[in-house]
Amino acid sequence: MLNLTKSLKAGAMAAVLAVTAAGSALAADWRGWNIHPEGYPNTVALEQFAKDAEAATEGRVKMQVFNGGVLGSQPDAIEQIQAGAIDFANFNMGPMGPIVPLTNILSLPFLFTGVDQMHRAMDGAAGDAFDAAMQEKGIVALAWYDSGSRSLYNSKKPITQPADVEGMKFRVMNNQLFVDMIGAMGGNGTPMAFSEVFQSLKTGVIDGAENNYPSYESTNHFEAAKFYSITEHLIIPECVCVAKASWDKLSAEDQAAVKKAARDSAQTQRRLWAEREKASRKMVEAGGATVNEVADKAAFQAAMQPVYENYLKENPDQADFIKQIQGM
Ligand code: BDP
Repeated sequence: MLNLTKSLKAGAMAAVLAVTAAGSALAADWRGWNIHPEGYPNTVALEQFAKDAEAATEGRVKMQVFNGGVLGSQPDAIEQIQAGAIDFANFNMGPMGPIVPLTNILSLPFLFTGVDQMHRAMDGAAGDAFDAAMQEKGIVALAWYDSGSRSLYNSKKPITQPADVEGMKFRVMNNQLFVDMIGAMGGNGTPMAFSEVFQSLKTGVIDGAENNYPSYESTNHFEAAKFYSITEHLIIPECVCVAKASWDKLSAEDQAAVKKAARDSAQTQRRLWAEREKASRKMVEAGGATVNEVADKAAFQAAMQPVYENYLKENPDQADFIKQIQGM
């Protein structure tokens, strides 16, 4: 009798445990990679995405964003998301090229005439094509964030013409195209992790780097390299991405909810981005940076001709798509 009660109780307990286990197995714990610090537009937006997606899926997806690059550099994180070790991320599309060749297009200097054109392309057919190419490599792009335009900065002198770059060493993001880009101006492009740039500028390992105002400011690079020259040579979008392995585990309804949350977060990011760009410019100038306009931008564009020619020679199949994007 006693034994029977005991085993009934044990049975009931086992059933409860089984239900709980099944319940928690349904809730996915997603880890998110983010290179930026607290308060940065991308960070605020990515945190909004995490919160909204969790609410919209009624907790079936629980998301945590790890800020400040604590989960590693972007090239490493791209590999981790492919392996499903990281579930979501905000990636700059520059270092995506080595993994997803079609996305190299976005790293061609002066591809877009401005941010509006970039939005038209990425929010439309071009964005879908990049997403499809990324999905083949295990990464799903849900939405596109702004990254403004990138300009050259260095510790030596204002840059006003391509020849000023000659002999100088510039840190670039991980992509051969950026090495070629600096090389086409007679400089030396060195791929390096974002986190190492400040120290390398300070110690003179590199003379300069290139980035938008918000990153130039948030990293304090402006303290180590005070000449910021508005070349605006790259306008590269950033993605909100999810590991395909994690994505495929969601129901169609939850996928739709997570995608909506990502797109909503992009609206927030773009709004905050526009504000931060202006604020950051003021902050770096107040902090001692010297910002110079580049009167003859066409000279920089012309210097990039060999980069394009070489790229098209190696990727003739992309020529039509590039033209299409430029016409968007
Ligand atoms: C910033 C991007 C970030 C890149 C960084 C870099 O937002 O994703 O990692 O530039 O230069 O503007 O590495």
